[in-house]
Amino acid sequence: MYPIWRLSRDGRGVRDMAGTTALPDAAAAAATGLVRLRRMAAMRAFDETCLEALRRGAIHGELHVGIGQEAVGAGMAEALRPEDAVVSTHRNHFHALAKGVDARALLAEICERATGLCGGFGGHMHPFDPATGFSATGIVGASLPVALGYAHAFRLRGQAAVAVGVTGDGGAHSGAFHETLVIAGARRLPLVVLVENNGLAISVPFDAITPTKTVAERAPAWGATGLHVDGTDVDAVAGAFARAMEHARGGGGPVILEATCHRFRGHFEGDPEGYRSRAERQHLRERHDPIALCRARLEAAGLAPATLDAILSEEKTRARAMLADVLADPLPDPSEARRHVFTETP
Ligand SMILES: Cc1ncc(C[n+]2csc(CCOP(=O)(O)OP(=O)(O)O)c2C)c(N)n1
Repeated sequence: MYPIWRLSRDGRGVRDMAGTTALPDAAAAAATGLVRLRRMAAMRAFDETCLEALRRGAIHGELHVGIGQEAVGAGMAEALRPEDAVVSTHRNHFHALAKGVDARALLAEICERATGLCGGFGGHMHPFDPATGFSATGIVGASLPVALGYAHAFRLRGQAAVAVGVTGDGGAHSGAFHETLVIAGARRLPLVVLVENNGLAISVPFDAITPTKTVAERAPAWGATGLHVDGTDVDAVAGAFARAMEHARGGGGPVILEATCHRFRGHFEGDPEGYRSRAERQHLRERHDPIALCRARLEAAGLAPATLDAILSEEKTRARAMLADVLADPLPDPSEARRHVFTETP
């Protein structure tokens, strides 16, 4: 249908095969949509692979997947630059992939392999990648002061980089959220606080503990800019995230970008989810699936269903192959267990 444009093989970008610069808008939109669909498909396949790794006993401890929240991760990918920093939470896989963390090294880390991003020391909640400027913490709210530190350092060094601190709605009620924004607002630091609002902090509903309808509307209290977006719509997230990054990068001060979304699975794998019914979960999957929404939009724009199905199945196949490969990797040497815990200086 769009003969001069094709997805690049890794799905990360779009190449102009004929060297033509001008494109009809519809074709450009479709090409962008395909990239976003592939990103989301890759993210979901990644987390489904983590579930499989857990079933096979390759992951010990809690696992928090982001299935249902792909539009937030995929939407943020486009506006991030290599020099930017992202500090994420316990539910971090999609943000890591968005920042460009190598998927295989991340999966190996989650599967506690010596070949992992941190040699298997960090595990699923604490991946750290200085090469791409990505890190995460399992301590709720604690991602934000770390991101603030990055933003402060960027300012001191005169770098035009932005720090993104990710939090859930639960973390947005922590003291660290307020403390971070007080300083970021007062100093107009280049910080974007991404609130991934899936409506639940484990079992606590957002509206039961929040006097305002959104987190974003509280932004003026800190001299920040607030943006609220439908976090199941990848195009809307991409647009809002680009605006937020541009604002912070241009010296406009901190932004609270809130994306309302839904997590389809329990808080962690094994969560009995006594706080919501099976019908409620079913409804979310049927009506608020960001991948289905994006796919339907592309189909309505004239893209062939077979093309869209191929993207989804290719990403599943790729992720399965990656897991098989990772599980053949060695586990860390037990004699190394105390490395990075105690100083090696006598
Ligand atoms: C300081 C701290 N308190 C409590 C916990 C336990 N805990 C882990 S996740 C979580 C809820 C987080 O909810 P939210 O921020 O909305 O993120 P979501 O899990 O919905 O992505 C809590 C209370 C923790 N990890 N750290």
